[in-house]
Amino acid sequence: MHVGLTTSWFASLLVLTCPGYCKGPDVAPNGLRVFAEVMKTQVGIIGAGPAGLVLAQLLAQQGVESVVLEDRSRTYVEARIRAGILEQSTVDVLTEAGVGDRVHREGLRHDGIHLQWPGHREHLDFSALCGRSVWAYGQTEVVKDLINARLAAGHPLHFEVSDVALHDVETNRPRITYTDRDGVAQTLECLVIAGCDGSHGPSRDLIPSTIRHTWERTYPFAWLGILADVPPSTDELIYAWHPDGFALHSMRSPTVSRLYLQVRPDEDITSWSDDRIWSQLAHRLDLDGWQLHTGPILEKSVLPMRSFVNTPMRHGNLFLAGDAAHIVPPTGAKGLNLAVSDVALLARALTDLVVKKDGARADAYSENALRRVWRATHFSWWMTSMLHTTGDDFDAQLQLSQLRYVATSRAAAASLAENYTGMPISDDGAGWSGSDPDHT
Ligand code: RFL
Ligand code: PHB
Repeated sequence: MHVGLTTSWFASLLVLTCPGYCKGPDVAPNGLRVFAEVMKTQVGIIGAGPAGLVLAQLLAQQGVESVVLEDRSRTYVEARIRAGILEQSTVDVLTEAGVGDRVHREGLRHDGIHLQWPGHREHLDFSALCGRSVWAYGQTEVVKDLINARLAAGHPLHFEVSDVALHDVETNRPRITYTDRDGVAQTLECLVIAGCDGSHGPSRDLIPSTIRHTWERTYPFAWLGILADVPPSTDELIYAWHPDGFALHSMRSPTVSRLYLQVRPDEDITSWSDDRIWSQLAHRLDLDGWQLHTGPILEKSVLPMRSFVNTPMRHGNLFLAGDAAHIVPPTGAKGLNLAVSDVALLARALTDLVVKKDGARADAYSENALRRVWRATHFSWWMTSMLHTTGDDFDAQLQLSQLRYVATSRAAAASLAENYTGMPISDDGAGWSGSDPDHT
């Protein structure tokens, strides 16, 4: 749908005919140049990944208008294979946003995980340890559900835009300029801009270097991930430490498995035949009496691993959410969940700001979101450090000791369970029980 056809009071379409204002390419029959359309919306959202789409959905529920701009095609965005585990809070947000039907119908509820090291496979029962669960449901499916809901409601979502640039984010009339799919230059005037454009998008760079702070850790390994047309060989995910490197058995459905192998960061994927992948997976996941089922590999890729946090997550009327502000290594299954929790907080903040003209939540957004971000950053780093081999024997002994501790201490297991199933999303950063030491 074209944004200029939006029917509400706020969206308006101005076709300007004043020379020199905008650089629209069209020439009308009377010879006057028709300049680029200037559109208005309340929230301009850059990126149709989970962060941008969930934000748009939550805002629409509150009657707040937004326009979503995405540089890729709908087909590409819907097929991009990434995360697969949803925290309970994420499922709750999707449900409240009116897009939870399919995850409840088709998602696989998991009440725990298996932790493995040679000769051992120990089950952690999340329900018993912390009373919470997670869902195996692919990011591709989350994105499809959100796109369907937005298009069915007739709200603007533009794919295949290019040249996206942000302007005047420090003023109360920030703008986004871009070229639409038909090659027409467009300007979108907003009250606020949400930068949900992932780790390579342009939004983050609008935060001046004088106030911007970043933290980064790159890891000396990567994951080789496969999607396979074979029923999972396990009821719940297996996280396996092995002297030859970490392996993970995950799943997408009762008939499709997702598995990962620790590899070198510069790994050449062409040296990994399907047979080599399956035999390494069988070797690293090996356990007496258990068998790995193999099948056709539908997709394979190498994923780099890094931790990255950018602060602040707000500058003027620009708000960052999801991978635009932070990246975690996938071992804790947190990337997608953090994107959703950011925008759950942001949707409330922007609704207050735009509808009630109350900026308190918007002012607190960066600090509140960052509490969860740092918790997930620590947990993802900790899981990564415990499970990936470094080639150092001392490290290996510490890792094995930690694994035995988690598997035998209820307190240690409960800590993993609490973090894995996710910190509750709260505006005041209260944490699991209001006992966050930073929270007074
Ligand atoms: P996304 O999903 O990257 O969405 C950002 C969107 O912005 C668009 N975009 C632009 N649009 C307009 N103009 C521009 N200039 C733009 N630049 C970018 C992009 O095309 C995209 O559609 O970020 P979001 O919404 O914050 O969601 C975050 C999650 O996608 C991410 O945290 C997780 O998927 C991370 N992640 C994984 N997490 C897991 O928990 N488990 C995994 O197995 C897992 N695998 C992955 C991953 C991330 C990957 N990336 C980003 C390299 C595998 C990969 C390959
Ligand atoms: C996945 O299914 O893709 C997945 C599951 C758990 C992780 C990472 C990725 O920790």
